[in-house]
Amino acid sequence: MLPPAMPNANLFAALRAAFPEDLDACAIECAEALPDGSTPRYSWRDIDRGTAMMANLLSSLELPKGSRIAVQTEKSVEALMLYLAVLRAGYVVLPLNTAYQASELEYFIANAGPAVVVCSGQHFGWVSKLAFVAGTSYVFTLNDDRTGSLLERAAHCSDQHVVAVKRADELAAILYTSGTTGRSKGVMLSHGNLLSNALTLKSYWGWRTPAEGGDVLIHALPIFHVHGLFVACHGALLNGSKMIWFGKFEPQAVIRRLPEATVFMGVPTLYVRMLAEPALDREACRPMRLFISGSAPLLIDTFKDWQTRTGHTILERYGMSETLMLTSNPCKPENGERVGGTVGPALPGVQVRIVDDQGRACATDEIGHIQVKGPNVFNGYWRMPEKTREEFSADGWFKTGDVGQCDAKNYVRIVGRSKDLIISGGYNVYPAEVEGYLNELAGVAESAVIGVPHPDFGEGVVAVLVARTGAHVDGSAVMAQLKGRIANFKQPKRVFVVAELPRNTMGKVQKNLLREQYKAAFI
Ligand code: MLC
Ligand code: AMP
Repeated sequence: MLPPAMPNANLFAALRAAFPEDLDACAIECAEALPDGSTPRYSWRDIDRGTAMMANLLSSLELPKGSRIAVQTEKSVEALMLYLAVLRAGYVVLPLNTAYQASELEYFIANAGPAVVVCSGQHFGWVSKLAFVAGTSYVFTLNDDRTGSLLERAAHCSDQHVVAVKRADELAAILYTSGTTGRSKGVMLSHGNLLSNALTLKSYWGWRTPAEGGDVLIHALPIFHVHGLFVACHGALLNGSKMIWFGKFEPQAVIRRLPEATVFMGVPTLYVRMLAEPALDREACRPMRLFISGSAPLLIDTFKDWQTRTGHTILERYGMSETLMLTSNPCKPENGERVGGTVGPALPGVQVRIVDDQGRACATDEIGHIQVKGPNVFNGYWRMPEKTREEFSADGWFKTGDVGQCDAKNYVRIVGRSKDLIISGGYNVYPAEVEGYLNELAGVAESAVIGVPHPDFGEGVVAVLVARTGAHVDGSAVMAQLKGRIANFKQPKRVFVVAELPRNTMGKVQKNLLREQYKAAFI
């Protein structure tokens, strides 16, 4: 819950207020060396000054109120500072997955109409072309080696900046999420959504402030999604906790740094990859306090193997872009035990209900649709009031599209999804979108994209194609044609060509039959 009567509900103001008294203490330590061999460390003062300079640069552009700042850059501390600077200056941040290709980016930029786009230098040519055509006023570059026009320009700006005043319901970020049908939707998140969720997690996960002995977070996730940007960064910043910062997840390197840390957050693939390393043992994890998993189902085998190997019980939680974090297994013993295969009870202040197809409440353990309410639930989809209405029940609950059950202790178990979604390595892949690309390829009559078990990514993307009469379609040629057209994590890792797709009496493709038929494609 938000503290009452906050004079400025700007999320940055709350994060800044939580910086430790000693501004020269280390806030972020980079785990990997820059090309010049240095491994930078950033003090809290560096973060304060750096965000002030970038915020002043943005303010100097005299952008209209509510302007969107789209960012597609490699992970770096400067990219995190840019995010914070956008909040600080009172604009709206639009983080974009670095895997997105031109056709994907073109849509996001046209839809969101950002006033500023920040991209990496190597993509400036095509990104700036797209952006200027869509009416963007400024395109800056930012590279992961601390170069680029954004930093060059910000270097001339003052390092003093007064945080813009925002109301809790004002927009802070837009995250694009695809849909079962149609194009991606921009999820509008307010300062109040983000701060209320961060405050809830700070208390529920028992973050220890520096005065209480301090937590140290290993940050190894991308910073363009809810998990790495909001849950992980807000958690550490709101607590004045140091982060050990990885530009890219590398299991051996992360394991080597575990003895210096107390908190780790990852998607299940990260846990699977660390378990494959012999160096992972109890000794490596001794000072660790908390391992958190989310964004995709954590297999019970991974949960148990982790317990055996490290002596730690992973805390699994559940959330989504539209709602931020919803449920969590307990952190503190007084709140209950962590139960593998469940995502725990609703977080304090969040309401979760399970309903049947008619919207009636399900009984304990009965499977139904998961719906939610709370200060964490988003403001709606950007310029899509119709879509927004469709995703809420008549009595104001958000329909998650996940299917689950709730036990007598109110622990939620997610058993499936009513939305046609594949989650691969923590990234969402919407089959309809991939099918759209496949159906455009020469010789393809129709396609069905499914997710099947994958030992590393949890689910792997498989395409089943039907060739046009007389055409020859080759699976590997199809895969090659998709490279560079859609993000790599959406590309099918296996392609099967069949005579026809199985359909029910209504003519709908029976994806359950395909999932059964190809369930061993990666095993
Ligand atoms: C990379 N590849 C993937 C992939 N990631 N394919 C499918 N699914 C993925 N997730 C591709 C690569 O492009 C490459 O293709 C090949 O697979 C092998 O690459 P890799 O080197 O093994 O991949 P890597 O770079 O190590 O990345 C894997 C990963 C990464 C798991 C570290 O995907 C990742 O950081 N995932 C985390 C996603 C995340 O943060 N999700 C949170 C969403 S928020 P090729 O063809 O080039 O060989 C959310 C809400 C919530 O959901 O509740 O948190
Ligand atoms: P996104 O749209 O990227 O925010 O993804 C949100 C979706 O990820 C949710 O609707 C769930 O389907 C899934 N998800 C997140 N956390 C978990 C979890 N712990 N277990 C299973 N699915 C999860």
